[in-house]
Amino acid sequence: MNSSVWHLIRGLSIAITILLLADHPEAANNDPVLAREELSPDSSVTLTAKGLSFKAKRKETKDGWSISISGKSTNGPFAFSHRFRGVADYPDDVVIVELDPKNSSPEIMFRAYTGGAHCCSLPVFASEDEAGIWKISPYPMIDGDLLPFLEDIDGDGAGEIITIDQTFLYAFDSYAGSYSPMRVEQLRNGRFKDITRSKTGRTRLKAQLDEMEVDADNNPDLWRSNGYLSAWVALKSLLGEGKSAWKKMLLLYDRNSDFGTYECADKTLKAFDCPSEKLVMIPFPDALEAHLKTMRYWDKGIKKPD
Ligand SMILES: [Ca+2]
Repeated sequence: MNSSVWHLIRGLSIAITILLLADHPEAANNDPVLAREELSPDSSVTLTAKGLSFKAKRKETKDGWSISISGKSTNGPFAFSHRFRGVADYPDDVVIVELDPKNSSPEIMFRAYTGGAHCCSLPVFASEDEAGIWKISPYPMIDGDLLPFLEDIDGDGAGEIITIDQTFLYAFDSYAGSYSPMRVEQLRNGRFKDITRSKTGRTRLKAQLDEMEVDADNNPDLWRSNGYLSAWVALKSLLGEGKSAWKKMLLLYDRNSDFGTYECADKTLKAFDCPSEKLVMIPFPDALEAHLKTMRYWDKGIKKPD
């Protein structure tokens, strides 16, 4: 299969939100990626940028593939390797990207893809500490194949890692109908720091909200989709506009949707153990309220009297 074909197949699985992300107009100007190469099975690529130069070599294994990276930074020579298990043999990117401004070297990201109907990207970040030791930081598996986006949101010269809050996928709608609020993180000393609720994160959430509203202007049916409304209310809530969003959602939500959270009429049983005839769907507003509270989106102003 040639590369454009597999990319198309993988691309089909991406939720609408992710397509919206790709259209973000500022992304190109704030690209922290310094070098990018596609690494194919059983081959190697060389990348160089900002005092860092290395060769990445990929070898197929019985259950996936492994990558060996060796090269030179301003601290001297280095080498490390990483093995992906249970992944498909697609080509994928290796990049040099500035993510952590506190060390002397830019960072490295490489990725594998699991294959399957709509799954999953396995990004791995590598960063050098002060002693010249490279730390490998595997990122949790991400649904879809385009993520993460690497974007310098606040213009400080180091990129943020943008993914989605995957708890919204399938929660209130089909996969294709699901929208998800973004998650914004930074890499510091090899650790991921969630900054979604910081000023930088909120700047990006505001942009996502604007993009989503343009999408609904073009396709007004979205205002009656619980998948769309769940992410829209979540974003509005994080931005302190939850009260008006909640009222609009109550007027518009789809009362006939089969997608949602179920509970057992027999309260002694969990939904998982419940006979199907006793499963009842929790009304969308109640399920959404619970989800927004659990995931820390809930705006306390939503239920205050006017
Ligand atoms: Ca750095």
